[in-house]
Amino acid sequence: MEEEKEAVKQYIEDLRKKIHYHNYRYYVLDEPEISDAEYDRLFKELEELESKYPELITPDSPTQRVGAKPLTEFGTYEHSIPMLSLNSVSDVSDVRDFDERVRKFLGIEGGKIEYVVEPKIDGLAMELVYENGVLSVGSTRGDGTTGEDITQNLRTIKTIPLRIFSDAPPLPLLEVRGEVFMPVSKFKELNDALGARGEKMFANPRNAAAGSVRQLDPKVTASRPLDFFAYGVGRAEGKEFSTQWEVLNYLRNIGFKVSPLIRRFEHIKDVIEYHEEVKAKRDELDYEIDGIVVKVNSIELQERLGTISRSPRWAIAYKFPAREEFTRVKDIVVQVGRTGALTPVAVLEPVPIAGVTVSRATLHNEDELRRKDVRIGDTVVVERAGDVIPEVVSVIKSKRTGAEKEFKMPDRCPVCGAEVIKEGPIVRCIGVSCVAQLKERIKHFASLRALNIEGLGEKVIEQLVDRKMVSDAADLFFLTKRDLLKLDRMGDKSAQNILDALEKSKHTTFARLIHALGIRHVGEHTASLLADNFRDLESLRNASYEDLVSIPEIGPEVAKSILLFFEQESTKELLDKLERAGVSYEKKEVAEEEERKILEGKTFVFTGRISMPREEAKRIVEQFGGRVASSVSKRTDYVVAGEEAGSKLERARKLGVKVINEEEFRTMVR
Ligand code: D41
Repeated sequence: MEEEKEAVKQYIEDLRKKIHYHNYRYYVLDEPEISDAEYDRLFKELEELESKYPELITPDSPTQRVGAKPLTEFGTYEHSIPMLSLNSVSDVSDVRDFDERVRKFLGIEGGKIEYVVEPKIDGLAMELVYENGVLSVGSTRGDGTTGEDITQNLRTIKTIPLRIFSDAPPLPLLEVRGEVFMPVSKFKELNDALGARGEKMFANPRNAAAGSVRQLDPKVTASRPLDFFAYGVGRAEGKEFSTQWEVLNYLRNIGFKVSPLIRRFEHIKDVIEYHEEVKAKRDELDYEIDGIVVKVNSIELQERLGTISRSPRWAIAYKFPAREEFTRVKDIVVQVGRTGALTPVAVLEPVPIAGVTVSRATLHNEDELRRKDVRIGDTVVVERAGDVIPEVVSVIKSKRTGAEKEFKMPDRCPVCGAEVIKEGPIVRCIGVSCVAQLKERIKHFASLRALNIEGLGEKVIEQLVDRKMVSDAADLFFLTKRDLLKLDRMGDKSAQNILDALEKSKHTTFARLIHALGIRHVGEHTASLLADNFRDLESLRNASYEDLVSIPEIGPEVAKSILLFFEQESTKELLDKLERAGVSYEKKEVAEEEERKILEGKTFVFTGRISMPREEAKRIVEQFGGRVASSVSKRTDYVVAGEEAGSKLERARKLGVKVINEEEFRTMVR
């Protein structure tokens, strides 16, 4: 019995190692080696084993990211080495001064200084303490000396290893420092979801990360898409580093995400050049950065340079222009989206924000508008994060003159005049033939991440709808060159380009097509889930509520919305027309389903001592379509024999049944 327990323990430990590894491949490297289904299988197997042997659960098990109970308040945590702050500059001359100061201080005016440049992540500084390779405390920077103990929240972040990843024995103590942030695209999704529920939205990804990491219930934090970049260490017992570059590479090697934008330079002019390069890339990144951090690479030189009033003399933040500006709200108008939602939009006195002129900013919905109390004529702070639609962050109330006008949402659709209904915070036009909705639906259908019909821009779509040349997206495919030439400023060449693009877009992927349909609550991610779970449009159309909600991540609201979409007569028409137009898509490969059935019709008998519990073995066989029997017969396909296998093994040999060991069985089911 003891021996079996030992074997189970070893098996569980191996499973955890595997899951930690695949977790790292997926979340940190973004290069998974196995399919999601396989990963889920491993994870489920571990969960089941742990629920059977709860005494074998360890805090660093991948199943234990969320689990802790909500707190009533956070404790404090004293950093063993203070977390310094960064002096920041915005002008190039200040960066040259920094370089000069460093050289002068070191007395090497003529010599070389190597600098490491890192992007400055616009998130929240954190410290993670690892004892013998296992995460024990995670805390905020706080005032640099004392932060808050938010261990149970930081544990939920997938890119924070619960266990250091290394073949060498782990250090007895390692403190890792870095920045928690929320990817811009995820921030957008989160904000949309919060808005739809009438909850308070966040002004920018940084606030969203701050709000998420400070939740008392770790389940809420776990549901938020947070991420982590490591950039430094505090104490590291038993490890000497000679450069910052070495620190970064070490962190990357033990399983942390380190920015791919880190560089080393020998001249400050190259640092300055790189600042421009990163600045130009700023909008393409899925995380906000507010500058670069320039650090003297040599730790020895860092020590010689030391600190001055809690900031290192050896590092500086070289900021980018702010993404926030003041401007005036000239008007508030209402936009009608593709699902009929009426969005209040502030029309602004145009203002350049980090290289882009902003003249409109979203106010999201009526609740948000009231919360911020934005009025026509107000001076406001506008922020543009990543490629997200700019938004009004706050009102400068001290600038009010009394002449500002409050805005009231209309009670009819400003475009088609139909009635509006209120769904929570969202006001929606219920007009079935609202041209604003139609335009937006077609724009969405043609957009880059849907069918990607190049050259079919907003202006063209608006004219097509206004001139009643199309009454749904499928009509696009029946346009002729003669039709197109009737449009304003449309030459023969542009018309041909549009026709070519339309033709090209007819061959697409299932996920793109689903996304393009514009089903409410079905964004790109959900569309791809649906494409993975249904063979074709026909089977998606026939899916029941139960079929839909059986897909993890698809909830009742989304399922209902999909059913509603397919019930509509206009959907049927649209799909028929798309088919007639010759729109085709790659059907879902059946590989995954076949993979599951690799043991179909095969009978297994297990005998002797194997490392996994019998029920586990049975579950695996059945999952792959096979069957487990208790005795060996001519109809047995495989006998899996462990140590001390007895009569069953003998009988198998006598009957000529194939005998394999546990390892071979594992390879069969991977
Ligand atoms: O990415 C960042 N936000 C970042 C912050 C970074 N890449 N490096 C940093 N390095 C330091 C020193 C040099 C003091 C170790 C930092 C910060 N500090 C920092 N973050 C918040 C306060 C200070």
